[in-house]
Parts: sequence; structure tokens; C-alpha cells
Amino acid sequence: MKVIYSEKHCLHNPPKEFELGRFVPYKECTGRVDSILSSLRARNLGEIVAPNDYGLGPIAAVHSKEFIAYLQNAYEEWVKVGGNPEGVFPDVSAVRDFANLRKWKQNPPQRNFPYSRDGGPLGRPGYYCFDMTGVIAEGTFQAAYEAAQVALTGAELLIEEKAHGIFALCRPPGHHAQRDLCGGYCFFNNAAIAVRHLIHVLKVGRVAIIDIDYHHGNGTQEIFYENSNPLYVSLHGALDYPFYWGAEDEVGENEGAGFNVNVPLKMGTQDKEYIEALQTIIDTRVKEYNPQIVVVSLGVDTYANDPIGGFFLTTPAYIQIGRALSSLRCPTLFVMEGGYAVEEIGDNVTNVLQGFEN
Ligand code: SP5
Ligand code: ZN
Repeated sequence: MKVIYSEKHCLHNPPKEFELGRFVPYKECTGRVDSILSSLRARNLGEIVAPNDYGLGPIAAVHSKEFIAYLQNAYEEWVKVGGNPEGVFPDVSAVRDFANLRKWKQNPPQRNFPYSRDGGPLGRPGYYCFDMTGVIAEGTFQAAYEAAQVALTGAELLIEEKAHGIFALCRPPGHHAQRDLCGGYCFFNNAAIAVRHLIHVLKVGRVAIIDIDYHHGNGTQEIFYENSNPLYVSLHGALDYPFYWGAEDEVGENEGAGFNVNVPLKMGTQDKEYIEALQTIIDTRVKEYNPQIVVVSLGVDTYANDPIGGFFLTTPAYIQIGRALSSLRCPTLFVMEGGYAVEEIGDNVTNVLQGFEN
């Protein structure tokens, strides 16, 4: 399986995040990718190629221009007003009502609009970031831009080479990033950008996204909430981070009604229950949709020793996950998301890809 990778991910390297009220080492670290690369190479998974550059256009087709400008300028503005050079942390919360975000957007509170009154260099972080782990450091914009190009290149090659599988080794990850919100280690939504490109530029009729990261992909859900293409399916830890999204009754709206499928699983879920739940949703909702392309948001923070996930999957289970995904017999783009057990992330990811191939 071809792997798309850029070493520019290293430009994003904030030293710290805020967790439970303490500064702790940033868990979405560069070493994650080193671990993945070394497993891929050790098992000869496939050729590792650099991404092409598709510019900002495909990113701007998913994210608002104000948000893109924010990510581009936030760090410099922050340092200029005396902010910690280790990265941008919000001074305020702009109190968007997340549970009712869609309604809020239809009827925005006048005081927060227009965007020119979004709070200036110290107000903007609270407006455009929903948590304390979407830390913007010096090279974050460039790295996030590059991660989106990695995903886009994966989408292009999947079609051009009629490949069965491609792995876009993106970092930073993307599935928590909404149209104009970063957070959860995510800035640009790599998978959503690739999917939109597949549908609107490469003219794929039906795309299904299967999000197997431990956390609900609130960003991907929000971006496609009113669309019937793609189908979005997420398996995730119930009632865990990001807390305000991921319930079963979030099914999509308007044209998208019925095309957003959340499968929350209880904390402590183990191999057997997880694989059954995955195979069931594949055999029902995904097969009914009959996708021409599948995009997998590949997180392995479902692993038992993951420092933030609440499931107990073992390393061999990831082979079975790969097999379950291959049972669709559909060309598949794997887009890297979470997974923070640095030592084992490489083997877990490679197991999914090898299980898919065999
Ligand atoms: C892409 C992705 O996986 N993002 C995840 C972001 C999660 N950020 C906050 C996690 C806080 C977990 N705190 C749990 C403490 C238990 N040790
Ligand atoms: Zn995650």
C-alpha cells in the first residue's frame, strides 16, 4: 500500500498542553509519526511518497476564510501581545452553545458578528478554538497545511492509480476541526478536505467515511451534517471527549438527514464487542449506502494502553479491524487521526493496513 508522508509535520511541535488544570507534555507529538514510519518500513508495507501541492483552494472549500486567516496569523499576533511563545491558549471562551450549535449558526448572536469584531488577538483564540489541546505554535499553520496536502494527494492517487488502498500519514490530525473551529489536536480537517475533493473535483458519486478514532469526529460530522454525500459513520467512546457531540440522535439535517451515523460504545469496550459493532455497521448502513470510495479516519487511541482513550483493544485486534474494513471491497483512503501510545502506535496502525491488504 502506498504511503503519503511529509516530514513537514515536525514544524508543529508545541511542548505542552493543558490537561486537568496542569501543563503536561503535548501528547500529539512528532514521535508518533516516527513510530508509525518505523513499523511501516520494518514490515515493508509499501512505497513512501511525498505529497503534491494543491494550494489553499481545497482547504478553503471546507474551512471559512476567516478561520484560515486566524490559523495563519494567530501565533505571531499572540507573541506580539506578550503571549507564551510555547503556543496560543485561549484567554476566553466565546460561548458558542455547542449543544445547539446548528441553531446558533442560523441565528447568530449579533454581538459576535461580524468577524471583524471577533475579539482581536486575545479574543480570537476563544472564538476559533474549542479546547486547550488545539495549541497553535510557531510552525502549526505550515504543518497543518501540509497534512491537508497529504490527504489530498492520497485522494488523487487512489483514483488515478485505481489503488485498493492508500495511507495518508497526516499529522496534525483533523477530525475534530470544524468549518471554523480548531481543537482536539486538530486544525484543518484532512479527511473532510480529501472527501470534498473526491466528490466535487474527482467526481466520485458516493463516499462513505468510517471514523474509528476513539473520539467522536465532531468536525467531520459538522462539515457534512446537511449533506447526503458523504455518509459519515463514527464509532467512539460514549459520553467522553469532545462531550457535546456524538450522540445517536445526531442523524443529520435537511438533505443530510439519515446520513450521519453515531455509534457510541461504552467505556471499557474490548476487542470482541468492538469488532462486532464495526462489522455490523459495515454490513448494514455502509453496505446499504453502496459507496464507491471509503475514507477511514484511522485513530488507534482505542488501544488498551492509550493514555487518553477508554477502550481496551489489543494489538492483534487491529488486524481484524483492517479485515472488517476490507470486507467492503471498496477502494479505501486511510487518513491518520489519533493514537497516543507512542511505543505501540506503529504496530497498531500497520496491523490495520496489513489486515486490510490480506
Ligand atoms: C485526534 C484526537 O484523538 N484528539 C483527541 C483530543 C483529546 N484531547 C483531550 C483529552 C483529555 C483527556 N484527559 C483524560 C485524562 C485521563 N488520563
Ligand atoms: Zn482520538
